[in-house]
Amino acid sequence: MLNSSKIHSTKKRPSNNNEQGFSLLEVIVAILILTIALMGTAAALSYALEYGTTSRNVGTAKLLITSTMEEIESLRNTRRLEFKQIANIGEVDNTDCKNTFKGFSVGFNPVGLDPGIDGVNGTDDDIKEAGPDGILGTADDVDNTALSRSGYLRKITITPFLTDPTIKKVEINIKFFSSGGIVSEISGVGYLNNESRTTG
Ligand SMILES: [Ca+2]
Repeated sequence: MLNSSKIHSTKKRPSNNNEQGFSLLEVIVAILILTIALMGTAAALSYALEYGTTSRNVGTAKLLITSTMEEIESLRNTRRLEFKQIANIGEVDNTDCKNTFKGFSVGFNPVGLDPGIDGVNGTDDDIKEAGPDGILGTADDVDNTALSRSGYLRKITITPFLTDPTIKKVEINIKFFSSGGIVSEISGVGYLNNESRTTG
């Protein structure tokens, strides 16, 4: 009689739904949702990194443009170069000038980390190093791109105004890598007159 009562009591115990756990299907669905959520986060992070890199490279390219413009203006202001000498290779007028300037390089070129022997950035000697003779500035000098800013190319174009010989147009183009390794280009244009001024 006593045993029978115990069995009866066990059978009547109410089930507890909280102890049933998750089914395999529920676990799979949960993992899928988590995976999709993480994929979204990864995509957002990837975009943020790409955008950040592009933004930084655009900023550097703009700085290169303004610093090149300012250097050219400074060359004129300090009379290190006469106005008629500020030109690309082949168009420089060195007549009666205290020094001889070969001119700014033509086309896109690596951006040198220092101005080289002539002390002017944007010329052909910027990334030169001594060749076999061990002497910098001789005919056997060779280009060393390690002496340039990686990822940037610069073009300096100086055009005289045919209608006004006292003004020159200075255009600076910079090529750089933007998102996805795509090469982008931005440019800046300034106008230089022949009035040398003392700055600062
Ligand atoms: Ca130079």
